[in-house]
Amino acid sequence: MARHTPVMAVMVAAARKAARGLQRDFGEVENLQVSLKGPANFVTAADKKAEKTLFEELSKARPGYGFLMEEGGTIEGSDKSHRWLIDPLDGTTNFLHSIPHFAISIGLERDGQIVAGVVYNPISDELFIAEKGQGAFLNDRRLRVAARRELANAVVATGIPHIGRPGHKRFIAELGVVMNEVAGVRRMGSAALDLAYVAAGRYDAYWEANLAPWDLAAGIILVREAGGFVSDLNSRDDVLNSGGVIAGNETIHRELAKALKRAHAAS
Ligand code: 2AM
Ligand code: CA
Repeated sequence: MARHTPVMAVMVAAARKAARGLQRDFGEVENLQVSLKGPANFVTAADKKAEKTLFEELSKARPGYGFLMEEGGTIEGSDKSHRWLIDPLDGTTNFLHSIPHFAISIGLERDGQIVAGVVYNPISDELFIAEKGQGAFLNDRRLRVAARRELANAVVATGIPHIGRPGHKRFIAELGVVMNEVAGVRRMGSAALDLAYVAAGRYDAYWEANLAPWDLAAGIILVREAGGFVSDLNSRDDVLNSGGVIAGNETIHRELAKALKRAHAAS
């Protein structure tokens, strides 16, 4: 059983409370598919409502902590050493299309370092949590990254840049190399869950570019506490700032990083 600090209980309670709204709203989305504009507005409202719940719950429990949130942006706190990094609904496109693969993501930063993370899928009721030095857990089961050592046997997740966002050519070059060297590529549309799945050993590795800190913060500590490696696309530690990420066990991380480097050199 996991040993957790009190702040983890706060994070889990906030995630579960916000999840109740998302569960209700997800049930409604299907009914709205008939009107074209309806669902998008509805999802934005669900997203904002979940973020408000998280903000209220976390502010109540830890007054003074700062926030960086997908919808609300930066809110400075009086406590300069603590900050929440929050994505109330990671996988928005899935939510909009009634695909039950999305998550609430909460990361806690202390003096510039991520010390705790929660990724919660309210539909599958899978709660992924990690605290620095305490390991990573899925619903109280200890997590460990996959042990595979050959890229040729690895199932690797990624994200495709959205329309209007940079990096399309570069992504195609990356995929062109990686698809020839791995057992399978997956693209499910939630960066937070992609990282959680690496922590759980479901995916052997994951890479993506141009993400935001709230997509990544909680997932990074999940992978590291599950014994995995996380870096930016240049194999350095600058994940949150660069928005690029490679995650996996030590060997697969290194091999995937090499493959991506070859793709970048050739493109
Ligand atoms: P979202 O669902 O919260 O938008 C899909 O590849 C991943 O990219 C998801 O985690 C998605 O988060 C994220 N994403 C989508 N648009 C993005 C953007 N403009 N900037 C950063 N991340 C984005
Ligand atoms: Ca997101």
